Amino acid sequence: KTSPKPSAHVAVKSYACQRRSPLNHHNTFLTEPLEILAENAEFMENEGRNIAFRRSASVLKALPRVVRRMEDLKNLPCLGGHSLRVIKEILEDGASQEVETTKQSEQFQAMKALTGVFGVGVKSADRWFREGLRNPSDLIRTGQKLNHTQQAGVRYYNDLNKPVTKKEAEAISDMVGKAVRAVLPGAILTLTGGFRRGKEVGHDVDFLITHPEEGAEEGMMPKVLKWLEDQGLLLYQKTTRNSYLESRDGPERAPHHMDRFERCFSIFKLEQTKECSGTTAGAAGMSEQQSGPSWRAVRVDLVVSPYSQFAYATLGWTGSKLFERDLRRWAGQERGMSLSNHALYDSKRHHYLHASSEEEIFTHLGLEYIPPSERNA
Ligand code: DCP
Ligand code: MG
Repeated sequence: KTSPKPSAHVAVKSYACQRRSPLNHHNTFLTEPLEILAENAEFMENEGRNIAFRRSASVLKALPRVVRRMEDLKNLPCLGGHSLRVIKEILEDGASQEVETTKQSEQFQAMKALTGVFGVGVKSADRWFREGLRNPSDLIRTGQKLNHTQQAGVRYYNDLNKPVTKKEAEAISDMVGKAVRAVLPGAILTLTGGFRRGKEVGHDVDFLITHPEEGAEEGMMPKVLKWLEDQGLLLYQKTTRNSYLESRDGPERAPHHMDRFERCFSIFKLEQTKECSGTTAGAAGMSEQQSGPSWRAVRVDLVVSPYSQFAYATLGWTGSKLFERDLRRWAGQERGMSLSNHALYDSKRHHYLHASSEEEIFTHLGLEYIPPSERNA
C-alpha cells in the first residue's frame, strides 16, 4: 500500500492576487455550483456569504489538478464549513442538493432574469420579485416605471444576454479605435475586462482610453460618442462621472473604492455577417426578414483616464472582480496602502506611488507580477 505523497498537497496563497488563476482550470464541476450559491447570496444581499463562496471557488481554480477526495483540500485557505459540505456532497453524490434546489427555485430564476436587464440591480429586482413579477415581459405587461437605461435593457434584452464573442469584441475595438484616433490623434485604446484576461466570450466589451500628453484626454468622451453616433453605431449611451456601482444601482450601492473616471455605458449596434446572425439564411425561399436582423446589440463600456493614472486604471479595469477586491485588501491589510483605480497611497509614508506600468504596481505592493491571463480568480 502506497501512502500519499506529501507533494500531493499544493500550497495555495490566501489572497487571489498572490495566485495564478488561468482561464481554464481543472475543477469547474466544483466552482460552478459554488458560484451558483455565491450568486444566490448576492441576490439575497448577503455580501459575506457571497464573498465566502466566491473565495472558495477561486481557490479551487488555482489548483493544478482535479480534486477527487476531501484530503486533496487539506491546508487550502478560504474553504469554510459550508463550502466544504457542498464540495463533499458533489464528490460523493455527483451533485449538491442545496445547489440543485437553488437553481430550481422561483426566486433564483426570477432574480437572474430581472437582474439580467441592463440597468436593473438587486434592489429593484427584489422589489419586483416581491410584487410577483418574474421576468422582463412582466415589467412591460404591468407597466412598471423604468428609467432610460432599463428601457434600453428591456428593448435589447435578448441580444444583451447573448454572450459577446472575441470576434465581436475585436470588431467593436476596430470601430472605437477609429473613433478615438479621429477625435484625438495619438490617443491610445486598450481592451480591458474579461477579454484582456483571454476570455472567449463576455457579457460586454470594456475599453480604456488615454493620451500620452497629460490633459489632452479631457473632453474626449463627448467627441468620441458624437463620432460613433454620426456613424449610426450607438443604440444607447449614458455618460457619468460617478462610480460604476453607484450609477448602476443607486447611490446606496456606492463602493468604498470610488472610481471618478469619465465613463460611458453604451449599447452598440454591431452589423453581423450572415454566418453570425443566427438562423440559416441560405435555404431556398427564405426572405431577408426570416433570416433574422442584420445587426445585434452589444454592451460596451468606455472609460477615459489621464495618462498619469493609466497603469492603475488598466489594472483596475482588467479584473477579475475577486482579483481586484483582493488587490485592494492586500494593499490595505498587508502593506498599509490604499489602492484605487487611480492611484496607490502609502498611508505610513504619506505619499502617492507613481507607476507607469502594471508591473511597477505589483512591485510597489510587494507582489509577484501576475499577467492578465492569470488573473481569472
Ligand atoms: N470591476 C470591478 N468591480 C466591479 C465591477 C467591475 O473591479 N464591481 C472591474 C473588474 C472587471 C472590469 O471592471 O473585470 C470589467 O467589469 P465587467 O463587469 O465587464 O467584468 P468582466 O469583463 O471581467 O466580465 P464579463 O466577461 O462578464 O464582461
Ligand atoms: Mg466585461
